[in-house]
Parts: sequence; C-alpha cells; structure tokens
Amino acid sequence: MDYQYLKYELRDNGIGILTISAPKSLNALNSTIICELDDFCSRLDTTANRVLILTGDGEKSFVAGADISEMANKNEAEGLAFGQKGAEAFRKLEDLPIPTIAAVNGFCLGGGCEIAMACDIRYASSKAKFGQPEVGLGIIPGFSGTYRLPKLIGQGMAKELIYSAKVIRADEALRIGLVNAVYEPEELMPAVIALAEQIIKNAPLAVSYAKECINRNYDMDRTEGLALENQLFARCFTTEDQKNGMAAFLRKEKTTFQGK
Ligand code: CO8
Repeated sequence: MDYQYLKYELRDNGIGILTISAPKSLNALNSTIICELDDFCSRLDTTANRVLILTGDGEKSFVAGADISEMANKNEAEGLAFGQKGAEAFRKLEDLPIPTIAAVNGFCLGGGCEIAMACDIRYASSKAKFGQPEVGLGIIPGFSGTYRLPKLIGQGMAKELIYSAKVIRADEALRIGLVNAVYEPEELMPAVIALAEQIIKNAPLAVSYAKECINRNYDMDRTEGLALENQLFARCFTTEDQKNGMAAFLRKEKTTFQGK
C-alpha cells in the first residue's frame, strides 16, 4: 500500500502503525488524505495486523483539522461531498474488526479530534492540544464530531467545547474522558505499544467480538444490545481459541491464541 500522505509499518508481532504525514500543514486532512485513509481501511489485512496505532508525523501535531485552504472556497454541494467522504472514511476506521489506538502527539483539532474519536482508544502526549474550533471558522464539525463527541464526553461538555471553539490541554482532555491516558512525549509511543502488546496476548476473535458489541450497541436499545452480546458470547464457543484458552487455564498453563 503506497500512499502520498500515509506511512504504514507492520511489525512482526502484528502491531501496525499508520502515520498521517503532511508536515507542511501540520497533518491537516485534505481530500487526498481522506481518500487514502478510506482505501487503507478497505484494504488492511486485519488478520496480519492485529492492533492498529494511528499517529501524526512530527513532534508538533497529530492532525490540525481538515485542510482549511482546500475548504475555503467550497460551495454547499462540495461541502456535502467532502463531509460525506470524511465521515465514511472515519466510519470504516471505526468499524475495523481490530482494536485501534490514537497516539495523539500534538495538535488534535477539528477533523483531528474527529479522527481520534473514530479510534477505539486515545492516549495523548502531555503537549497535545484538543478542540473543535470549527464555529470560529464559520462551520460546524463535519466529520461526525457532533455525533461522537457527546457520546464520548457527554452532551454538556461537548456543547461547551463545540460552541466555544476553545482549545484544551491534555490534562483537561483526560479529566473529561476525551483521552484515556497522558504521557510525556517520549513516553507516549512506548506506552501505546505496551497497550497494543497487552491486547495482542488475548484471543483475537474475542477482542473483535467485544469491539463489535460495543460499537453496535452505540445505536441499539437495551434489548437489542443485550441480545447482540448474548449472540456473540455464544459464538466464542465455536472458536478454537475458547477451547484452547480454557483448557490451558485448567492445566494452569498459558496458551498462544491462533485467532481461530
Ligand atoms: N488546514 C490547512 N493548513 C493548516 C491547518 C489546517 N487545518 N493547520 C495548520 N495549517 C498550516 C498553516 O497554515 C501553516 O502553513 P504555512 O506555514 O504555509 O503558513 C502551517 O500549517 C503551520 O501552522 P501555523 O504557522 O499556524 O502554526 P502555529 O504553531 O502558529 O499554530 C495551530 C498551530 C494552532 C494548530 C494553527 O495552525 C491553527 O489554528 N490551525 C487550524 C486549526 C483548526 O482550526 N482546525 C480545524 C479546521 S476545520 C475542521 O477540521 C473541520 C472538519 C470537518 C470538515 C468537514 C467539511 C465539510
């Protein structure tokens, strides 16, 4: 997979690192990056790549939003198309059947905050800054921020961030639940990798089913959500990993899961 703005490295242990790289614009998302991300998510081998880490190139920025120079002269139809393309790509990212972790190494604004929220887990550098500055530019969040932010941090906090366009520091993002953990910049990637390694020790299908339950529960009522969990819980008992994992426990041994 060869891209202009995406760098991808798959390590031997199944951890993939996807880096958004447009350093001249602090990794702002232009339409080519959105298309590349969409293509990447469609083609990713999620058997070989068991946890995906998403980060931004350089030390200053994760993603500083959608590309303002590209958006400046758009009309309504073009705004609709750009927003749809971004939302679709982010949804593909969110729906990947493997865990995704955003390693937020710097500015995480607008579309940057929105792409981080499409990941399962967010770890941040102490230097990261977060915000939805769109209304200060005469627009609203357009890559699903009005949908995901209130679900993640609650309506009151989401409305405060979106209406005020204020930029908050990593410690505040941690306090309101926008990120799971904050590390010194040099400790961020080691901490993200350590988490990925911990995830990888577990049964891949079970992790994937757990993700599917949590993601699909988003839009379900209690009856549907509990039924889905029941169905996927039962499906675990069709896997070799469940048989091997439980047999190993009973023998007081550890097993290496095969994802079958
Ligand atoms: N788009 C385009 N270029 C950008 C962006 C961006 N979002 N952010 C930074 N850049 C460029 C700057 O223009 C500058 O370019 P140049 O060197 O050619 O002048 C370069 O990156 C470096 O930036 P600064 O000189 O501004 O660096 P500072 O350290 O002074 O400031 C900031 C860093 C605070 C991050 C500042 O650049 C900034 O405020 N950037 C814009 C942040 C922003 O408002 N983001 C939200 C954009 S809107 C959005 O994301 C909507 C998503 C949904 C779209 C749906 C469409 C339908």
